[in-house]
Parts: sequence; C-alpha cells; structure tokens
Amino acid sequence: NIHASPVDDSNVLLFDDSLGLERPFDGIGGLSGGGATSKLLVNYPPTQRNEILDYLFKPNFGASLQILKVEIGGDIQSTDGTEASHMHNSWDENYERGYEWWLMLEAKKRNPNIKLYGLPWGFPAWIGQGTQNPYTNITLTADYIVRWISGAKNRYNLIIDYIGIWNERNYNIDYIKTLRKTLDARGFQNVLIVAADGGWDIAGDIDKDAELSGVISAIGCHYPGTWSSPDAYNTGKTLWASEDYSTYNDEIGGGCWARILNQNYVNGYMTARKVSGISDDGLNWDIMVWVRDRRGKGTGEWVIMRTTISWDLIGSYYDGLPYYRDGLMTAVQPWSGNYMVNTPIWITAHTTQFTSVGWRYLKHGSGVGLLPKGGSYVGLLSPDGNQMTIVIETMTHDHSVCIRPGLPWYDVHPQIVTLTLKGSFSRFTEMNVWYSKLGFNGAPDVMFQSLGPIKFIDGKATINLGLDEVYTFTTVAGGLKGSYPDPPPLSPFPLPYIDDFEGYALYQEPNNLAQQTGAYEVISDGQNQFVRQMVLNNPVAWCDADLHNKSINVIGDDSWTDLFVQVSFRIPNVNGSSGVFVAARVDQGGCGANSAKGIYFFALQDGTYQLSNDFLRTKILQQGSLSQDPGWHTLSLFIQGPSALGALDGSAVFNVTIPTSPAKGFAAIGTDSYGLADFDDLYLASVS
Ligand code: 147
Repeated sequence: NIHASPVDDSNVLLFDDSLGLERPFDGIGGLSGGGATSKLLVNYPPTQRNEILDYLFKPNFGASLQILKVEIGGDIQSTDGTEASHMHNSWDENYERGYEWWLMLEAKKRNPNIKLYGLPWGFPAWIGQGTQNPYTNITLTADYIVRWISGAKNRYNLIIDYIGIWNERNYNIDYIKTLRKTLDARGFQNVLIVAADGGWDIAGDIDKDAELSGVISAIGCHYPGTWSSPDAYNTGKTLWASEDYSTYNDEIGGGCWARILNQNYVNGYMTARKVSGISDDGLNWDIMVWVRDRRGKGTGEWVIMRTTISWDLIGSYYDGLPYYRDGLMTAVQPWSGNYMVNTPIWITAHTTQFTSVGWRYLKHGSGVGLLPKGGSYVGLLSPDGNQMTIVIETMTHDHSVCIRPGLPWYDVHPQIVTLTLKGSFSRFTEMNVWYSKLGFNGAPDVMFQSLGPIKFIDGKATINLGLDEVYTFTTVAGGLKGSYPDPPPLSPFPLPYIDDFEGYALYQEPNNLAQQTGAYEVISDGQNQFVRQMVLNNPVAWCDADLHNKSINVIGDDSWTDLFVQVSFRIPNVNGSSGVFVAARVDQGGCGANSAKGIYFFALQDGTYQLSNDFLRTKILQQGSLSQDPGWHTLSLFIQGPSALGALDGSAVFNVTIPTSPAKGFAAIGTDSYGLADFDDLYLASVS
C-alpha cells in the first residue's frame, strides 16, 4: 500500500507547525457504568482478568486508554444493571461496594497518568427527599457527590480529575455552582466540572451566566455525530464527546469508532448547520453548511480541548441484556475465562499509543482536515515539539454507521495522497507506519499492523489509501500490538451452580447475579456470610425500571428453558421487604426489567404465595396460603416443559401447568418490594 506514485498536487496533505497549533488533545476514554457494564469482569480468573485489563489500560499494549470514566453508583438501573451507592441511606457511608474502585485502581496501576471522571445516573431515595428530583436540596446532593470524591482520595488515594452532573437528565444551574463551591471548600479545587452530559444546550446558559461559565471546565455532549453547535463553539469552552460509540463491536463498530475519533475533532471544531429538504426529483437531501472559524467570545489562546469517550469500556454483561457487545472489547464468561479483543481496541491504539494527554492538534488546513475523496486526517504534536503523529481514516459510510445519530450520506473513494511536511516538520526524514483495514465480504481484518518506517523525500511521502483503512504515521518509536495466548474456549454457564457467599470481601456484590433493580451486597452475621438487598425506597431513577418498588437479579443464560432454582432467604423484622421470589425463564433486564415476563414464585410476608407470569405480579397463575415463621427458609422452583413445581423448605407448595410464553430466559432471585431481605445458598441445576 505504500509505494511511489505520481504526485497530484490537489491531494497534498499539508502538515506545517509554522502556521500554528489548535486545541490541546484531552485523550480517548472508556466508560464503565451507566450501568453495570463491567459486572462480569470482576470474577474472571486472575490470569484472564489481568490480560483484559492490560488490553484496556496498559500503555503501549492495546487500547492504552487515557481517560477512565465511571458511574457513581446510585442504587438504580442505569442500562445493564444497578451499581451500588456509597450512601444507601443518609446514615450510611461505605467505600467498599461495587467494582468501580477496583477498576480505577487497576487502571492507575497500569497507567498512573490515566484521568478519572465520575458521573451519577441516579441517586438513592433520600437524596430526592421523597421526589424524583435530585435538586430538591442542592447542598445535600453536592455533599453526597463530594463525599464520593473524598472517599476515592481517603480510602484509595485515587484523584478524581473530572466530575459530571446527572447523566442525560436535566442540570440545575444553582446545583452546578454549589458543587463548585463545595469542591473548593473541601480542597478539591483541581477537580474540574464537565457539564452536562447531555446535548450541547447548556451552551445557552453558559453564554448568559458568567458565574456558571466560570465553574464549567468542559461541555460534555453525548453522541454529537461529530458536530458541535454554533452556541457551544461560541462559548469558547472545551468541547467533549463525553459519551459516544455504543455500537456493536464488529467491523462496522470499528469503522464507527475510527471515524468519530478523528471526525469529532475535524468536524466538531467547526460548526455546521444541517439543512434538509426535498430535491426536484423528489429525493431527500441534506447539506452541511459550513461555518468556519467562528472564534469563541473572548480573545487569546484557545482553551478548547477535545476527547471522545466510549460507552462502554468493556461489554461485560450477559448476552440478552441491552446493547450486548457495545464496548471496546467483550468479556461475558467469567466461568470459562473466554473474552474477545474486538476491533475498537486496535482502532483506539492507532491514536493512544502515539500521543498523550496534553499533545496539541495542528490546525485545520495545515494538519487537520477531510481527505479530498472522503475520510479524514488529524495531526498532533507533543508539547516539546519533538514528536508528531498523524492518524488517517477512510471509513466508508455503510461500514462506519454508529448507533446514533443518523449519518448523512457521503462518498469515499480510493485515493493517492502526498503527506507534505513543512515548518519544523521538514526535518523529519522518516516515520513509523501502523495500518488497519476492516475486512468485509469475507476479507480478513488487518488490525494494527506495523508496516515499518516510510521515508520522506524532500518532506514528501505519497501513499495509496484504500477503503475502510486507518493509518498512523508517527515519529514515536515503540507501539506494540500486545497479545496473550488465546483465552479458554466459550462454554455454557456451569450447572449445577452453588454459591454460599463465604469467602467474599464484605460489601461486594454477589458474582454473576446481575442486579437489575435493588442493591445486593455480601454481609456477615459473625458466623455466616449472605447477600442482603439494601434499598429501602424507590430511588431517584434514571429509568422506569426502578419505579415499581421491586428488586431483581438475573443470572445464567437467557436461553435456558428447564431449570431448578433454589435459594435460602430470611426477611429482617425492621425495614423488611414484603416478600422474596425465585424465578426462571425471565425474558429481560435493563431499563425494561419491570416488564419482564417469566415464571416467578413469590413467598410473601402476608402468609401467602403467588406464582406469577410476570415480575410485577399482574399475571397470577396460582396462589394460596403459605405461612412462614421468622428466620431462614428455602424456596425452590422446578420448571420442566409445561409444568412448574414449587416448594418451601422441601415441602411441595404447588404443581401446575404453566404458559408456554416466555419459552426461555434467565434464572432470577429478588424481592417483592424494596426493603431488606437476606439470601444464601443459591443453587441452580439443570433438569433432565
Ligand atoms: C446512553 C446512556 O447514557 C448510557 O448509559 C447507555 O444507556 C447508552 C446506550 O446506548 O445510551 O443514553 C442514551 C440513550 C438514548 C439516546 C441517547 C443516549 N438517544 O435515543 O438519543
């Protein structure tokens, strides 16, 4: 692909630092959470878990990420599950819960320079004070968030760099100002506020309010489709794609990621107005009207940085939950150790292995731009001016569509371009070349291959660009396509499955039980460890799943049909739940968890039981009395074909015929209402 060709001056790509530089580069990141996206990673075998963490974070190995964004758990369903709050209640404060602390430590262990960014999706009920509005008492909410930042520092010596507001929900100007004051008062002047993890609309308020403008360090927009808005641009603020990607991580996902990593800067620097209409021949058309070089208000140095953060960091939630495989890589089998290093890992490496946070982009026209026949290029320079990196992508439209927003049509053709070095760059006589080509129609992928050095003669090198390719040209030595032996093969979820929850660190989530509503953690009574559901009231929700006063964990395999599910339970006297259930054939989780169908056996505190065809107990198949005294009991459900048998403490409760729908799904345990409930000795077995 690299060979001398006739030089066509119209295809000159100029790289010239004497014409100046643009904005600092703020790094490429991954997002763990929003929510529970790293759930299954936690109990991987240590060997594979370390390999996966190396692919994500180890510099010069794989994705070599520069930013890790995490959810600040709020006891709420935030897409693929719930993550625990550090304060379930006003009287509670605990920094041992969940896996985000662990993940941040593992990331920092590998790359001490990685930036950390925290953002809540929702909040425990007491923050809303009986409402669904977290700004009911803004001092309380700011205190809650700053405690999380203090906990990171005091418990783990983790320095949080960036803090957000409320994911994709409304912001509150007084809250943002109060958050800044609270941070400053507690010694966190260096924690920068990113607002508001939604659209660009906060730009209007920033424009009107100098104090607000002063406390916001970056505008974080989600899924910007590579465009910023004129208003956002004119604030002069740092602009970030603070959540992006969310695309199935096959070749098209890799294409999406390559295109937006470059074009979020190339296009986002400028502003565009999309004009739509119907042409003479009746077709819809879109024109991008370019508005170039509209400088922000204020003068002097650009203070605008740029970053793109992938939702999610790693797709580590069960197949069958929403957005399966929408991560940089995939790890869904802790029991086998199998995992996948997917295309976005190597696409990320094209930029991250040859840049650092604090490098600067060259200028549009002299180092950044669109290619003559489609695709884009960005040039970046190290702070000392000694190293430069160029990333070129030629993703075709149909091979780089992301989940959202819509992608207007554009053409890409094979093309010959001449990289032309001017200014101080004319001293570079060779650069290292790294190459990827996403394979379609049976062609294999070529991912992050070293092509060795290319010579620049009189500051020029001519290259032949094909379709769906990424090239890095860099003066940086090193670069490595890290590898480990193939992980163990895929295998089904192991049955029989037993967990007595002994041996866990206290307050950890139970392995493999993917909490969809409610917060479950391992606690001890001094002799015995068990799992307790901790949420007492409907939280300040991110989505509807949390507003039904019920909690559920799914486990296993969403294709299971016949199954035996058993668990021991006990309901505490104070703040107890109204009952518990075991279930099978549970057909969904995520924000739709409240609509899940399945076969649910509820043992209720009012002395009855119900067999329900749905989680919300609106389709009752069978019911009757079932008295239990306080203390531990064992609830069992046996499902085979059209029949279900239920038992309490080994005595049959029912033996009935059940509907054929849903035909398959996860096993589950949960509570009939929020309130405390304890579980132990989970047992799942196949039926034959
Ligand atoms: C985002 C969330 O912030 C993530 O937690 C995750 O749910 C992700 C999955 O793609 O989506 O939320 C969005 C949901 C819908 C839209 C945009 C973002 N949308 O329809 O434009």
